[in-house]
Amino acid sequence: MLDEINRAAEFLAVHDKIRLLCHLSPDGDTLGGAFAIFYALRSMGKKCCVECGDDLPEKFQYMYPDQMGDFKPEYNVTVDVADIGLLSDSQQKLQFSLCIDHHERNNIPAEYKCVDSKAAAVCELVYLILKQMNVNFTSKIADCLYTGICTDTGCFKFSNVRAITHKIAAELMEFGADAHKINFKMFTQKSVARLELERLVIENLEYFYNNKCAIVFVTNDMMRSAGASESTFDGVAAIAVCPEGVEVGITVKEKDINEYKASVRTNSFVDASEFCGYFGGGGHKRAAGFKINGDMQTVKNKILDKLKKEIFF
Ligand SMILES: [Mn+2]
Repeated sequence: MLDEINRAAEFLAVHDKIRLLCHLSPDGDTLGGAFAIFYALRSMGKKCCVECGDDLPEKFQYMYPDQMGDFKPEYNVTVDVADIGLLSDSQQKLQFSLCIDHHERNNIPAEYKCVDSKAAAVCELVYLILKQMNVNFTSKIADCLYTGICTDTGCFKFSNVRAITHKIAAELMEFGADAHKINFKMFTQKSVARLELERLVIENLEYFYNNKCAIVFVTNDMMRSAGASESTFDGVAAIAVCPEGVEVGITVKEKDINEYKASVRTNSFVDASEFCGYFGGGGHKRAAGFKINGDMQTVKNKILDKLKKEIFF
Protein backbone atom coordinates (compact mmCIF):
# COMPACT_ATOMS: atom_id res chain seq x y z
CA MET A 1 0.00 0.00 0.00
CA LEU A 2 2.94 2.30 0.70
CA ASP A 3 3.82 2.15 -3.00
CA GLU A 4 0.34 3.30 -4.02
CA ILE A 5 0.40 6.12 -1.45
CA ASN A 6 3.79 7.28 -2.72
CA ARG A 7 2.72 7.13 -6.35
CA ALA A 8 -0.46 9.10 -5.64
CA ALA A 9 1.58 11.69 -3.71
CA GLU A 10 4.03 11.97 -6.58
CA PHE A 11 1.24 12.34 -9.13
CA LEU A 12 -0.40 15.18 -7.19
CA ALA A 13 2.95 16.87 -6.53
CA VAL A 14 4.02 16.80 -10.16
CA HIS A 15 0.78 17.70 -11.97
CA ASP A 16 -1.27 20.86 -12.20
CA LYS A 17 -4.84 21.73 -13.32
CA ILE A 18 -6.49 18.89 -11.48
CA ARG A 19 -10.21 18.23 -11.26
CA LEU A 20 -11.21 16.32 -8.11
CA LEU A 21 -14.36 14.26 -8.58
CA CYS A 22 -16.77 13.33 -5.78
CA HIS A 23 -19.48 10.67 -5.99
CA LEU A 24 -23.18 11.46 -6.44
CA SER A 25 -25.13 11.91 -3.19
CA PRO A 26 -21.90 13.32 -1.74
CA ASP A 27 -21.06 12.43 1.87
CA GLY A 28 -18.53 13.78 4.34
CA ASP A 29 -15.81 11.41 3.16
CA THR A 30 -15.86 12.12 -0.58
CA LEU A 31 -16.17 15.88 0.06
CA GLY A 32 -13.67 15.96 2.93
CA GLY A 33 -11.09 14.03 0.91
CA ALA A 34 -11.54 16.12 -2.23
CA PHE A 35 -11.50 19.48 -0.44
CA ALA A 36 -8.47 18.52 1.67
CA ILE A 37 -6.55 17.81 -1.57
CA PHE A 38 -8.00 21.00 -3.08
CA TYR A 39 -6.64 23.20 -0.24
CA ALA A 40 -3.32 21.37 -0.23
CA LEU A 41 -2.79 21.81 -3.98
CA ARG A 42 -3.92 25.42 -3.89
CA SER A 43 -1.43 26.17 -1.12
CA MET A 44 1.25 24.86 -3.49
CA GLY A 45 0.15 27.41 -6.08
CA LYS A 46 -1.65 24.88 -8.27
CA LYS A 47 -4.97 25.25 -10.04
CA CYS A 48 -7.58 22.69 -9.00
CA CYS A 49 -11.30 22.31 -8.48
CA VAL A 50 -13.80 19.96 -6.85
CA GLU A 51 -16.73 18.71 -8.90
CA CYS A 52 -19.81 16.75 -7.94
CA GLY A 53 -22.78 15.76 -10.10
CA ASP A 54 -25.15 16.62 -7.25
CA ASP A 55 -25.53 19.81 -5.22
CA LEU A 56 -23.16 20.17 -2.28
CA PRO A 57 -25.05 19.67 1.00
CA GLU A 58 -25.42 22.70 3.26
CA LYS A 59 -24.34 20.52 6.20
CA PHE A 60 -20.70 20.54 5.04
CA GLN A 61 -20.63 24.28 4.32
CA TYR A 62 -17.61 24.84 6.60
CA MET A 63 -15.44 22.79 4.22
CA TYR A 64 -16.27 24.74 1.06
CA PRO A 65 -14.03 27.47 -0.37
CA ASP A 66 -15.32 30.95 -1.31
CA GLN A 67 -14.43 30.30 -4.92
CA MET A 68 -13.15 27.41 -6.99
CA GLY A 69 -11.13 29.27 -9.63
CA ASP A 70 -11.61 29.32 -13.38
CA PHE A 71 -9.37 27.09 -15.53
CA LYS A 72 -9.49 24.17 -17.91
CA PRO A 73 -8.78 20.92 -16.00
CA GLU A 74 -6.23 18.58 -17.56
CA TYR A 75 -6.25 15.70 -15.08
CA ASN A 76 -9.10 13.95 -13.33
CA VAL A 77 -8.80 12.40 -9.89
CA THR A 78 -11.68 10.50 -8.28
CA VAL A 79 -12.03 10.52 -4.50
CA ASP A 80 -14.11 7.84 -2.71
CA VAL A 81 -15.84 6.83 -5.99
CA ALA A 82 -16.23 3.03 -6.11
CA ASP A 83 -18.30 2.77 -9.26
CA ILE A 84 -18.27 4.71 -12.51
CA GLY A 85 -22.07 4.96 -12.18
CA LEU A 86 -21.58 7.15 -9.12
CA LEU A 87 -20.35 9.93 -11.40
CA SER A 88 -22.58 12.17 -13.52
CA ASP A 89 -23.13 11.15 -17.17
CA SER A 90 -20.69 13.75 -18.50
CA GLN A 91 -18.06 12.90 -15.87
CA GLN A 92 -18.25 9.23 -16.83
CA LYS A 93 -16.80 10.10 -20.25
CA LEU A 94 -13.64 11.67 -18.79
CA GLN A 95 -10.25 10.02 -18.65
CA PHE A 96 -9.10 9.31 -15.12
CA SER A 97 -5.51 9.77 -14.05
CA LEU A 98 -5.77 8.79 -10.42
CA CYS A 99 -8.39 7.00 -8.32
CA ILE A 100 -8.21 7.24 -4.53
CA ASP A 101 -10.71 4.97 -2.80
CA HIS A 102 -11.35 2.54 0.05
CA HIS A 103 -14.20 0.39 -1.28
CA GLU A 104 -13.89 -3.38 -1.58
CA ARG A 105 -14.63 -3.33 -5.30
CA ASN A 106 -13.61 -0.39 -7.45
CA ASN A 107 -14.17 -0.18 -11.22
CA ILE A 108 -12.83 3.28 -12.06
CA PRO A 109 -10.57 2.85 -15.10
CA ALA A 110 -7.79 5.11 -13.82
CA GLU A 111 -4.14 5.13 -14.82
CA TYR A 112 -3.05 5.08 -11.18
CA LYS A 113 -5.05 3.43 -8.46
CA CYS A 114 -4.64 4.06 -4.77
CA VAL A 115 -7.29 1.78 -3.27
CA ASP A 116 -7.12 0.30 0.22
CA SER A 117 -10.29 -1.42 1.43
CA LYS A 118 -8.87 -1.65 4.96
CA ALA A 119 -8.99 2.12 5.32
CA ALA A 120 -12.06 3.19 7.28
CA ALA A 121 -12.39 6.33 5.19
CA VAL A 122 -10.82 7.62 2.00
CA CYS A 123 -9.71 10.53 4.18
CA GLU A 124 -7.29 8.16 5.97
CA LEU A 125 -5.60 7.58 2.62
CA VAL A 126 -5.71 11.25 1.66
CA TYR A 127 -4.06 12.07 4.99
CA LEU A 128 -1.20 9.65 4.27
CA ILE A 129 -0.84 11.00 0.72
CA LEU A 130 -0.72 14.64 1.84
CA LYS A 131 1.72 13.75 4.60
CA GLN A 132 3.98 12.12 2.03
CA MET A 133 3.78 15.37 0.05
CA ASN A 134 4.94 17.34 3.11
CA VAL A 135 1.80 19.44 2.96
CA ASN A 136 1.35 22.09 5.62
CA PHE A 137 -1.77 20.84 7.41
CA THR A 138 -3.92 23.90 8.07
CA SER A 139 -6.91 23.65 10.41
CA LYS A 140 -9.13 23.79 7.30
CA ILE A 141 -7.47 20.70 5.79
CA ALA A 142 -7.61 19.01 9.20
CA ASP A 143 -11.36 19.76 9.51
CA CYS A 144 -12.01 18.28 6.05
CA LEU A 145 -10.12 15.05 6.75
CA TYR A 146 -11.53 14.68 10.26
CA THR A 147 -15.04 15.07 8.80
CA GLY A 148 -14.47 12.22 6.36
CA ILE A 149 -13.12 9.92 9.04
CA CYS A 150 -15.77 10.62 11.67
CA THR A 151 -18.67 10.34 9.21
CA ASP A 152 -17.48 7.11 7.53
CA THR A 153 -16.94 5.51 10.94
CA GLY A 154 -20.24 6.65 12.48
CA CYS A 155 -18.28 8.72 14.99
CA PHE A 156 -15.61 6.03 15.46
CA LYS A 157 -18.18 3.32 16.23
CA PHE A 158 -18.19 1.09 13.15
CA SER A 159 -16.12 -2.09 12.81
CA ASN A 160 -13.96 -0.42 10.14
CA VAL A 161 -12.17 1.60 12.85
CA ARG A 162 -8.54 0.59 13.40
CA ALA A 163 -5.94 1.89 15.80
CA ILE A 164 -4.48 3.94 12.97
CA THR A 165 -7.89 5.56 12.44
CA HIS A 166 -7.64 7.03 15.93
CA LYS A 167 -3.98 7.92 15.44
CA ILE A 168 -4.75 9.87 12.29
CA ALA A 169 -7.73 11.56 13.95
CA ALA A 170 -5.52 12.50 16.90
CA GLU A 171 -2.91 14.02 14.59
CA LEU A 172 -5.65 15.93 12.78
CA MET A 173 -6.76 17.38 16.12
CA GLU A 174 -3.16 18.48 16.70
CA PHE A 175 -3.34 20.23 13.33
CA GLY A 176 -6.42 22.10 14.54
CA ALA A 177 -9.40 19.93 13.58
CA ASP A 178 -12.34 21.04 15.71
CA ALA A 179 -13.52 17.54 16.68
CA HIS A 180 -16.23 18.70 19.06
CA LYS A 181 -17.77 21.16 16.60
CA ILE A 182 -17.71 18.62 13.77
CA ASN A 183 -19.06 15.69 15.81
CA PHE A 184 -21.81 17.85 17.30
CA LYS A 185 -22.84 18.98 13.83
CA MET A 186 -22.64 15.49 12.31
CA PHE A 187 -24.08 13.35 15.09
CA THR A 188 -25.88 15.31 17.78
CA GLN A 189 -27.63 18.16 16.06
CA LYS A 190 -30.50 17.18 13.78
CA SER A 191 -32.90 19.23 11.71
CA VAL A 192 -36.61 18.90 12.47
CA ALA A 193 -37.02 17.33 9.01
CA ARG A 194 -34.40 14.72 9.87
CA LEU A 195 -36.02 13.82 13.18
CA GLU A 196 -39.40 13.56 11.47
CA LEU A 197 -37.88 11.31 8.79
CA GLU A 198 -36.33 9.10 11.48
CA ARG A 199 -39.72 8.85 13.20
CA LEU A 200 -41.32 7.69 9.93
CA VAL A 201 -38.53 5.18 9.32
CA ILE A 202 -38.90 3.66 12.80
CA GLU A 203 -42.69 3.60 12.44
CA ASN A 204 -42.46 1.76 9.12
CA LEU A 205 -39.80 -0.82 10.00
CA GLU A 206 -40.95 -4.38 9.34
CA TYR A 207 -39.29 -7.40 10.88
CA PHE A 208 -38.68 -10.79 9.26
CA TYR A 209 -36.95 -14.12 9.93
CA ASN A 210 -37.29 -14.14 13.72
CA ASN A 211 -36.55 -10.44 13.78
CA LYS A 212 -33.07 -11.00 12.35
CA CYS A 213 -33.93 -8.79 9.40
CA ALA A 214 -35.54 -5.36 9.47
CA ILE A 215 -36.63 -3.68 6.27
CA VAL A 216 -38.14 -0.27 5.62
CA PHE A 217 -39.24 1.54 2.47
CA VAL A 218 -38.61 5.26 2.37
CA THR A 219 -41.01 6.62 -0.24
CA ASN A 220 -40.98 10.04 -1.87
CA ASP A 221 -44.26 10.69 -0.03
CA MET A 222 -42.50 10.08 3.30
CA MET A 223 -39.65 12.39 2.26
CA ARG A 224 -42.14 15.08 1.33
CA SER A 225 -44.21 14.76 4.48
CA ALA A 226 -41.03 15.00 6.61
CA GLY A 227 -39.87 18.01 4.61
CA ALA A 228 -36.66 16.11 3.89
CA SER A 229 -34.22 16.77 1.04
CA GLU A 230 -31.88 14.11 -0.38
CA SER A 231 -29.08 15.16 1.94
CA THR A 232 -31.41 14.83 4.95
CA PHE A 233 -31.50 11.12 4.13
CA ASP A 234 -27.74 10.67 4.52
CA GLY A 235 -27.12 8.22 7.38
CA VAL A 236 -30.77 7.22 7.79
CA ALA A 237 -29.87 3.73 6.54
CA ALA A 238 -28.11 3.09 9.85
CA ILE A 239 -31.44 2.99 11.70
CA ALA A 240 -32.69 -0.35 10.34
CA VAL A 241 -29.84 -2.32 11.93
CA CYS A 242 -30.26 -0.67 15.36
CA PRO A 243 -32.95 -2.89 16.94
CA GLU A 244 -31.45 -5.53 19.21
CA GLY A 245 -31.27 -8.93 17.49
CA VAL A 246 -31.34 -7.53 13.95
CA GLU A 247 -28.43 -8.74 11.84
CA VAL A 248 -29.46 -7.25 8.51
CA GLY A 249 -31.11 -3.84 8.28
CA ILE A 250 -32.32 -2.82 4.83
CA THR A 251 -33.51 0.64 3.87
CA VAL A 252 -35.10 0.81 0.44
CA LYS A 253 -35.32 4.33 -0.89
CA GLU A 254 -37.71 5.21 -3.70
CA LYS A 255 -35.83 7.03 -6.46
CA ASP A 256 -38.48 7.18 -9.15
CA ILE A 257 -41.59 5.24 -10.12
CA ASN A 258 -40.64 1.57 -9.65
CA GLU A 259 -36.96 2.49 -9.14
CA TYR A 260 -35.33 1.88 -5.79
CA LYS A 261 -31.95 2.05 -4.10
CA ALA A 262 -31.43 -0.40 -1.24
CA SER A 263 -28.93 0.30 1.54
CA VAL A 264 -27.89 -2.75 3.52
CA ARG A 265 -26.32 -2.55 6.98
CA THR A 266 -25.21 -5.66 8.87
CA ASN A 267 -24.25 -6.22 12.45
CA SER A 268 -21.74 -9.03 12.83
CA PHE A 269 -21.67 -11.90 10.37
CA VAL A 270 -23.50 -11.16 7.13
CA ASP A 271 -21.26 -9.70 4.42
CA ALA A 272 -23.31 -6.75 3.14
CA SER A 273 -21.08 -6.27 0.11
CA GLU A 274 -21.49 -9.91 -0.90
CA PHE A 275 -25.25 -9.80 -0.42
CA CYS A 276 -25.55 -6.63 -2.50
CA GLY A 277 -23.39 -8.31 -5.13
CA TYR A 278 -26.29 -10.70 -5.87
CA PHE A 279 -28.19 -7.64 -7.11
CA GLY A 280 -25.26 -6.10 -8.96
CA GLY A 281 -24.29 -3.72 -6.16
CA GLY A 282 -21.46 -3.59 -3.64
CA GLY A 283 -19.76 -1.63 -0.89
CA HIS A 284 -18.24 -2.61 2.42
CA LYS A 285 -18.65 -5.65 4.72
CA ARG A 286 -21.06 -3.88 7.07
CA ALA A 287 -22.49 -1.27 4.71
CA ALA A 288 -23.35 -1.75 1.05
CA GLY A 289 -26.06 -0.99 -1.48
CA PHE A 290 -27.69 -1.84 -4.80
CA LYS A 291 -30.28 -0.53 -7.24
CA ILE A 292 -33.44 -2.51 -7.88
CA ASN A 293 -36.50 -1.95 -10.05
CA GLY A 294 -40.11 -3.08 -9.78
CA ASP A 295 -43.15 -2.24 -7.71
CA MET A 296 -42.69 -2.07 -3.97
CA GLN A 297 -44.11 -5.51 -3.18
CA THR A 298 -42.03 -7.22 -5.88
CA VAL A 299 -38.87 -5.48 -4.71
CA LYS A 300 -39.57 -6.48 -1.12
CA ASN A 301 -40.20 -10.10 -2.07
CA LYS A 302 -37.06 -10.28 -4.18
CA ILE A 303 -34.90 -9.00 -1.36
CA LEU A 304 -36.52 -11.19 1.31
CA ASP A 305 -36.34 -14.29 -0.90
CA LYS A 306 -32.63 -13.71 -1.57
CA LEU A 307 -31.97 -13.21 2.13
CA LYS A 308 -33.74 -16.46 2.94
CA LYS A 309 -31.90 -18.36 0.23
CA GLU A 310 -28.41 -16.99 0.85
CA ILE A 311 -28.36 -16.18 4.52
CA PHE A 312 -31.22 -17.32 6.72
CA PHE A 313 -31.63 -20.61 4.88
MN1 LIG B 1 -15.87 6.73 2.05
